[in-house]
Amino acid sequence: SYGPAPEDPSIVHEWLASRPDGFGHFIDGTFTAPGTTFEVQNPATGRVIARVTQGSAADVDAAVKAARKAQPAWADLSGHERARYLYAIARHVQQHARFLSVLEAIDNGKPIRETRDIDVPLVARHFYHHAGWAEIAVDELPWTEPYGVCGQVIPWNFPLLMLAWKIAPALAAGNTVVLKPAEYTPLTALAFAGICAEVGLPAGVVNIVTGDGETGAAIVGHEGIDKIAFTGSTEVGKTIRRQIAGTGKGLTLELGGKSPFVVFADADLDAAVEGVVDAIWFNQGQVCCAGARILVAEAVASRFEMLLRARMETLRVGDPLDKCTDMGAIVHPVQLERIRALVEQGKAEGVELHQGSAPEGCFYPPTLATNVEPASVLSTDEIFGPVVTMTTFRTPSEAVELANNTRYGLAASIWSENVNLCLDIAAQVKAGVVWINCTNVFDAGAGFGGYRESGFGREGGREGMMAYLRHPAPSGPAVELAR
Ligand code: TXE
Repeated sequence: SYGPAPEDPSIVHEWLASRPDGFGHFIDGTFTAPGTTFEVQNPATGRVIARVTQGSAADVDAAVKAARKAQPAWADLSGHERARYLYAIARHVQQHARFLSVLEAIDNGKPIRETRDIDVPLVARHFYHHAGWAEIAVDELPWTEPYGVCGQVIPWNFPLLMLAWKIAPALAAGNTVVLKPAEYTPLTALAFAGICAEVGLPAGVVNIVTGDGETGAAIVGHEGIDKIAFTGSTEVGKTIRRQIAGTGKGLTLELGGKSPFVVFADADLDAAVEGVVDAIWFNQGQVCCAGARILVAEAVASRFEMLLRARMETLRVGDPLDKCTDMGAIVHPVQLERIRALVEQGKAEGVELHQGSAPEGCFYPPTLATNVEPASVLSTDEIFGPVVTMTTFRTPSEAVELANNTRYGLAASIWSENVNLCLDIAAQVKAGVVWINCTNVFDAGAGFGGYRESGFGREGGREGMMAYLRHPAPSGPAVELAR
C-alpha cells in the first residue's frame, strides 16, 4: 500500500527510494528481482529518480507464458465477476489518485493540475466504463470471443491513461495482457501493477514488462501473442505492421497526427483562443491529436492572432508540481532537441515565430508560427511539442482542402456559431474524431482513432470493445452459415 494520500511529493520519493536496486517487472502476479537496469529521469530537474529493468526476450517469454496460463480461467469468469475486478481497480486508482498524480508529474514532466484533474480521473473513468462492458458483454456482444493474450506497447505522453485505454477493454473482453510502458515513463505502470496486486487480480492477467523498443519488438514478435495494440510513432507503427504481416495476429495502431483547428469568421474568438490553449499547449503539445495547425478565416485572422498572442504571454511554464503551472517540462532532452531542430528548419524557410517564455532546462516555450507555407516542415511534420502554425483561408471549401492537406487523419476541431456549417465541414474533414467548438475531449464511451498514417482501429466505446474480440467467434453463426 502507498499509505495516506500525499499533499506533497515526499511519499512518492519514499516509494522510489524503497527500491535502491531498481524495479523489476510484474509477471504472474509478483514483482521480479531487478535485472539489468536503466535510469529514469525527472525531466523537469534532470535528476535520476529510479532505475527499471530492461526487459529481455526471456522476460517477455515468462510474461507471455503467465498470461497464457491465466487466460482461460479469466475468460471463463462471468462478465459480472470480471467487472468486479475492474470496478475495484477503478476505486483503487481513485484512492491513490494523489500518489499517482504526483508520480506521473515527476516521471513525465506534465503539470500536476493536468495529472490530478485529467489523466488520473480519466484512468478511473476508463476502468468504470469497461467494468460496465464486462457486465453486459454476453448480451451486447454475442458471437464474439476474446483474442487470448494481448501484447500492448504504449508511449510516454499519457503513460497511465494509455495503459488504461489498453488494459481496461482487453480485460473486460476476457483477454490477458503483457504491456510495455515507454522507457521514459515506466513508473506509473509499475504503481498500477501494485494496484492489480492490491485488488487481488488473478496472477498473470496483467503483466508489465519494462524496457525499450527492443523489448517492444520482442512482445510484438512473440508467437504466444494473439493481438497487438500499439500507440506511438507512425514509423514504429509501420515497422510493427511489417513485422507481424502474415502471422494472423490482430492489430490496432494509434499513431501520429497533425490535426487542423479551423476557426470561421463567426466563431466566438475568445472561446476559440482558449480552445487553442487546450489544443496545443495542453501536455506541452505532446498529444497525438493536438490541434497543431490553426486555419483561420482571413476576415478575423489579425484579431484572432492578437488575442492568441496576448493569451500565450500569460501561460506559465515551469515546475510541474506547482499548481499554478500551465506547461511543464518536455518529456526528455531527445524530444526537446527534436522540437528545436524542426523549429530551426521552419525558421530557415522564413516562418515567423512568436514565443512565450520558458525557464532553462528541458522546457520549451509556447510557440505560434505565422507566415507558414503549406509545404513548410512546420505544416507537414508532427512536431509533438507546443508549436502551432497559423494559416488563413477565404472559403469553407478552402478550409476543408487545407484541413485535409496532410498524411494524417486523427482529429480536427471546428469553431463556428453556425451549427449547420460545422456539421457540413465535419463530414468533409478526414479525421477519426471531429470536435465542434471544443477540443481534446476524451470519453471512454466514444471511439478514438485515425485515418491514413494516423493508424487504424478504435479505442473506447463499442468499437474499442470490438477491437479486443474476435467476431464472429469461430463457433458463431456466420461460420455455421459459411459451412
Ligand atoms: O516514439 P516510439 P518516440 C511520435 C512523436 C514523437 C515521435 C518519437 O512525433 O516525436 O513519435 O517518439 C516502443 N517495436 N509519437 O521515439 O519509438 C517504445 O519503447 C515495438 C506520437 O518515443 O514510437 C515506446 O514504448 N515497440 C505518439 C513506444 O514504442 C517499439 C506518442 C513509443 O515509442 C519499437 C509517442 C519497436 N520496433 C510518440 N520501437 C502518439 N501517437 O501519441 C519503439 N517501441
